[in-house]
Parts: sequence; C-alpha cells; structure tokens
Amino acid sequence: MDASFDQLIARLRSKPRLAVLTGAGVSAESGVPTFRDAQTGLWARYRPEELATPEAFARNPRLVWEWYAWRRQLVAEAQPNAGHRALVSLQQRFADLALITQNVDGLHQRAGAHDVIELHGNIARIVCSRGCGPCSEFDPRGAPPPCPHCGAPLRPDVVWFGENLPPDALAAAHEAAASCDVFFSVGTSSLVYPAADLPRRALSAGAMVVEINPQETALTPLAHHALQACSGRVLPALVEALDMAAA
Ligand code: BV8
Ligand code: ZN
Repeated sequence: MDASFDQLIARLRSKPRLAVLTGAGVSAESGVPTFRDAQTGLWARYRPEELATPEAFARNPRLVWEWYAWRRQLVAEAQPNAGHRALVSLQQRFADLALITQNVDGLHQRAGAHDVIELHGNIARIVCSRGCGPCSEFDPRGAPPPCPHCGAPLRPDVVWFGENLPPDALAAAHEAAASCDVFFSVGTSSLVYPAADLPRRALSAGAMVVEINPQETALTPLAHHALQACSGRVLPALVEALDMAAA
C-alpha cells in the first residue's frame, strides 16, 4: 500500500471515533450485484430506479414483488465476504465505530456486526404497505399477498426512491457523521441522497474522509484518502496493518 495508507494507519492508531458508510460495492464480492451493475437475465431491461419506487409498485405490484423475491433469493444464497468480516474486526477494535449501511441485504449482520444503522431498510423484512407492521408468513411468488390485518398489499421493508428514510436511522447517521474523527465511505457511488450527504457532513465537521472504491466517484476529489481498490482487499489489509502496528 502507498504513503496515503501509512498516513491513515498512523491516524487510526490513536483509536479515533469512526463512522463507516457502506454501499452495494461492499456486497459485490459476495456475488450480490451492485445497484448500477447491469442487471442479469429477466431484469436486464429494467433500471433499479424504475423498480424501486412506490409508483412502480402501484403500477405493477406483481413485477416489483417478484423482483424483490429474486433479489431475496440472491441474498439468501450469498455469504458475507472478507470486507464484511474486516468491518466486524474493526468494530471489535474501536469502541466508537458507527456502522451505517445503504445496503438492504443484511450481510453486515450475518458477518457478526452489531448495531448496524440500516438507512434503506432490509429486503428480508416484509411489511404491510398501509403500515400495520411486519408480516413473516407470505408467498414470494405472483402478486403481493394481502396484509392479514387490513388486506392492503404486503411490500418489502425497504426505502424506495421518493420515500423518506427511517427518521431514527437517519438521525443516528447524522450524529455519527457530525461527531466522528474519521469517516469511511466504502463501496458506494456516492450518488444517492441523503446517504451521500453524510461524508460531506463529516468533512465540514472537520473529520478525515477516506474513500474505498476501485472507481472514482463524486466524493473522490473531496476525500483526504482515496484507496482505489476493492473493499474485500483493503479492509482486511487495514485490520492487519493496525494489528502489526499495535504489536
Ligand atoms: C429521499 C433500497 C426525501 C431499495 C435504495 C426526485 C424525486 C424524489 C427523490 C429524488 C429525486 N431526485 C433525487 C432524489 C433523491 C433520491 C436520490 O438520491 N436519487 C438519486 C438516484 C439521484 N433519494 C431518495 O429518493 C431518497 N429519499 O430523498 O426522501 C424525498 C422525498 C420525496 C421527494 C424528494 C425527496 C431515498 C433513497 C433510497 C433509495 N433506496 N435502496 C432497494 O434496494 O431496492 S438506494 C440504492 O442505491 C441501494 O440501497 C444502494 O445501496 C444505494 C446507493 O447505491 P450504491 O450503494 O452506491 O451502489 P452503486 O451500485 O450505485 O455503486 C456501487 C459502488 O461500489 C460503485 O461506485 C463501484 O465502483 C463500487 N464497487 C464495486 N465493487 C466494489 C466496489 N467498491 C468497493 N469494493 C468492491 N469490490
Ligand atoms: Zn395492513
């Protein structure tokens, strides 16, 4: 790794307060397609932004329901990768580490992470579209089944484009961005708001901002350190370097 990596390790040795925002890129190495990857097969002709909206669900509930059934199956078959596991190691090494994710796949939790702030919900949870609450028994095929309480269609417990984020999750993420010393943006194109605002908030609060992404993004020019490599490689390398420096 380069001088930028060494400077980052030196900064992390004093155990600063950390905030980590993850995006779909962190799950890419688990075989879960990112949001802007070309979709495969049946879904190749749709853009996620066209399907992940209340309007799409109202217009064609069966299509949206089956898209999520397909993605739930993909996620169920996926395993957390070395990047997810390294973030668990960092949670064990840093008393003050806020793990914030845009991902809806639950892979951070399956890797053993705790207190994960899910900004966009979780695809495994199904809820009543009229707000009655969660529903655990449902048929993933065909049209969305009716809520057992009110008959409204069930829906995935995710935040669609045009919908507000869960207020508590967003408030916790804002608090972490405002109070951290080092903010990591990992595996995200930094395009979707308000999540993409978080590293910018951290920057204006005086934090060091570190981006981990093999591609450049809108955040790259603003980051103090841009580690342009895969999270499944960089995050374990960070943990290893910290352990060696502490030895
Ligand atoms: C909101 C859940 C207030 C669903 C998701 C017009 C009307 C309404 C709203 C808007 C509008 N114009 C703009 C907006 C705001 C909108 C928005 O930001 N749009 C964008 C597209 C411009 N935001 C919203 O609507 C949000 N709500 O603002 O409410 C409001 C209300 C009404 C009206 C106005 C405002 C809600 C946003 C949440 C949407 N839901 N997910 C589902 O999953 O089905 S967002 C979705 O995108 C996923 O959660 C995903 O995580 C997220 C962000 O994408 P990324 O994670 O960054 O993934 P992406 O594929 O883009 O990038 C992957 C990156 O990984 C790449 O950079 C790649 O290089 C990198 N990578 C690849 N491999 C690796 C890697 N990195 C590291 N290692 C690797 N191995
Ligand atoms: Zn209901």
